[in-house]
Amino acid sequence: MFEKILIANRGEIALRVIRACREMGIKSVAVHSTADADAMHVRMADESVCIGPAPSSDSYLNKAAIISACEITGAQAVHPGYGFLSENAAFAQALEDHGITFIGPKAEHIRIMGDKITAKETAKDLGIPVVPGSDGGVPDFETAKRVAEDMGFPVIIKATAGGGGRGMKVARNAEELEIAFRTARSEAKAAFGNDEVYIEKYLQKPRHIEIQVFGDGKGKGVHLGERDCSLQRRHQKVFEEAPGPAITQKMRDEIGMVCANAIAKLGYIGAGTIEFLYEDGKFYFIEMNTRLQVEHPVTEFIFGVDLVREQIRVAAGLPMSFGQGDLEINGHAIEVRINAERLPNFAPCPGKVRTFHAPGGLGVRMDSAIYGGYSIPPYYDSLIGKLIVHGRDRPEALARLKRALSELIIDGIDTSVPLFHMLLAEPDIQNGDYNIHWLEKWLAEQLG
Ligand code: MV4
Repeated sequence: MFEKILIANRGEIALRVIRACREMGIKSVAVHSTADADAMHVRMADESVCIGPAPSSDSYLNKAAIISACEITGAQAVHPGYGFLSENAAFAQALEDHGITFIGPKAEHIRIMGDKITAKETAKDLGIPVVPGSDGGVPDFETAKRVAEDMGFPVIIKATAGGGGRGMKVARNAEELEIAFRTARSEAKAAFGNDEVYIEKYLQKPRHIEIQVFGDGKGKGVHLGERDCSLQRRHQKVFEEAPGPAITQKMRDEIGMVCANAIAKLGYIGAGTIEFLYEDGKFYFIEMNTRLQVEHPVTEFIFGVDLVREQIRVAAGLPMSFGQGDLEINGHAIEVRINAERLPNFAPCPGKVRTFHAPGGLGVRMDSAIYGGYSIPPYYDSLIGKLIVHGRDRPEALARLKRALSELIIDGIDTSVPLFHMLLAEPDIQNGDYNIHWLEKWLAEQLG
């Protein structure tokens, strides 16, 4: 096992990884920008290294500075958290070249899943159901037109270098297609330096259902059920839950086994998420994320496993501490993401936190790196905490969430907390009756 791990991240996820290290008897190294000298992850780690100035491009994304920090401190492995360098194949490769373990999948698997056409092709070859669409890239408008007319409108044009909603255009008929195709290409070129696009049938009212998978890199693969992450605003998740209110045990077993077998066959190592759109009882692969996700705690709550501990174990060459047969769902979990932002436009509002009081009690987990007196710097993501609750069933989890939100105090800055009090009063939320468009539609009605 590693004696020392460097965490190439900040905020709540850095604390999450430090906690797993401490429970495993592993020393932790925090890295930070000059803007984060007072950050909680720096205080909580066993040691820390300043890796550059405030902009993340010069610090948390600075591969050379992070590798130097490993060499200075003697860290044998790096946990990248989410965001930043977590899905950067060149970083995983560079660490390996320096004899440092990247706590995550092989560079090759990161690369495959980072290119959305290759990811979809790989998924299809592994027996995962995909959205009907073009066979790979669509080189010109004539091909786009033929594909769309064969398949039927509406269609969606996506950038192969995109993902997470960036670089997509919907076309409802042949007239719209020409503009959509050309705009998608030029936007993809400008945003990613790669103008390759592909076409899919546009699903009109799906849910976003993602399957948590885990591999040991030696041919073992398991799944840990699904999360319903349909409640999103501008492709940012706001509220996530597990199990999915629309998913039966039979459907879970079926799609779960397909995913677990795919992970085994790939020889995938560590945590991954296979994203699907779910409509009319069918799953359609869209993307795979080769990292630990923000919303992983809902899965941890219902399965009683520590996903970060398992990531560290398999990266060190140890076996996973559970198999598929050990995994059984217990109850229901919900996460809400708390952002430093002001309604109605969700404008980021960094500033000084006067008071912070985290809720507690049975089935409550608050993952946050803020504290009373802390100044939230303006340079990074506006996520300042995650409140996760667990109950014996969905109604209990909802009641517990409402109770925990009423205990939470964050004074001095505006946050997204008021939104959750409003959301919990909605019958559709209470009934689990929502899809990927529900939240934006509701927000438009609420906020005008
Ligand atoms: C789609 C789709 C409908 N049909 N693909 C957006 C994020 C990216 N991961 C995939 N996305 C979508 N792909 C087809 N064929 C609708 C979306 C989509 C969406 C998906 C998940 C959650 C929220 C969303 C909001 C708008 C559009």
